[in-house]
Amino acid sequence: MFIPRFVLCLAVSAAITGATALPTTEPSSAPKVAGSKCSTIDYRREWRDLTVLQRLSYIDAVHCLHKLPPHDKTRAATTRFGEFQATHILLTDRVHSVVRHLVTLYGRALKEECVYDGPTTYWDWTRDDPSLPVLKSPIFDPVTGFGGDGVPGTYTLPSDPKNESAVLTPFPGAEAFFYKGCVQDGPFKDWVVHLGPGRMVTDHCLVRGVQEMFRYAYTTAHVEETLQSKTYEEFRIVIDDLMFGIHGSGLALVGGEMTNTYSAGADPLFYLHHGGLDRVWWKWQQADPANRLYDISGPTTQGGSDTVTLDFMLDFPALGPNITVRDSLDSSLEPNCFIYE
Ligand SMILES: *[C@@H]1O[C@H](CO)[C@@H](O)[C@H](O)[C@H]1NC(C)=O
Ligand SMILES: *[C@@H]1O[C@H](CO)[C@@H](O)[C@H](O)[C@H]1NC(C)=O
Ligand SMILES: [Cu+2]
Repeated sequence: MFIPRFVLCLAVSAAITGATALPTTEPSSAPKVAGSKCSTIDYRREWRDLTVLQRLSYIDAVHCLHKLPPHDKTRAATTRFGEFQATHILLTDRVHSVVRHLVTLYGRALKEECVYDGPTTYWDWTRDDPSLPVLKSPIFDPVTGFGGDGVPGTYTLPSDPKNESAVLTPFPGAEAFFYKGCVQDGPFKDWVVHLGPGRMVTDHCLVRGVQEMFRYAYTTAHVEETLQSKTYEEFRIVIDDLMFGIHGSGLALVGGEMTNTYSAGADPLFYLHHGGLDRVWWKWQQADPANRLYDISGPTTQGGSDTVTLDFMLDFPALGPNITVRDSLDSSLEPNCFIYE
């Protein structure tokens, strides 16, 4: 698929939680002209480089988005957070090329609609100590992270008479392998996810199924290898390779809803993983901007046979204005305005 695409002071934390939603829901920023200079730049920072207070404040803002009503009431989403997930569900069949902008819009919603004022964040998997289980990563911390694994036996997939769940079944027992169980620790243990699995609408817990075996993709050497790609065509094939690419193996590493092409956005980690992927793409672009900034290729839909063009329109139903692929490519210009640290 084509990726133009992404305990210290509890009193303070509680104060932030108490003031979750801002009184005015409309973001102050009027739409800026795509391609124009940015007035502010978001310096994106890796999760473990945020201060503990920023991490707690980020998690509070995710809860806030999950409590705010959706902007567009006609969608099945019942929350603003769900509306981002719904956009991914809607766009999966058309383009998987929207993830860079989805990560940007999500980061912006945390700041403009909730009270997060730290940097947009991402997961650099190569910083997880390879000698420890991945669940020891600060990403999965039950207090300053996103909580841990799904607990086996706590989740049963719904019956799926219309074949809408899109649960992967490449081998016998795959359902229980990927959809291991409900996350039962950390900040999202009591979450009710309304959309998913797949295109189904079922109230369920946040489902994960962490599988250590997929860490092979996250050695520094392997990420470096991805960065050695000479053309975007080569880059996208390497990063999206189903077995060895860092895109899919990260989704499978977290497991559960993250493995679902439609409902993956159920997990707040979706945005950190795609931020990490977006950063790899960004680094690849920055290594030779003259040749790489506007280098794109691939079909507009998963498995499609057309070729994307710079003028191809990406649309974000209830999230923001349409943008062209061209306008998503230079992170230093509107409507992107970010740099990875
Ligand atoms: C069910 O949907 C999946 C795609 O999610 C498709 O690959 C499969 O062929 C479908 N099965 C049937 C019986 O229609
Ligand atoms: C955004 O794009 C979608 C899909 O191409 C299109 O249906 C819609 O009319 C566009 N909206 C605007 C405001 O251009
Ligand atoms: Cu993805």
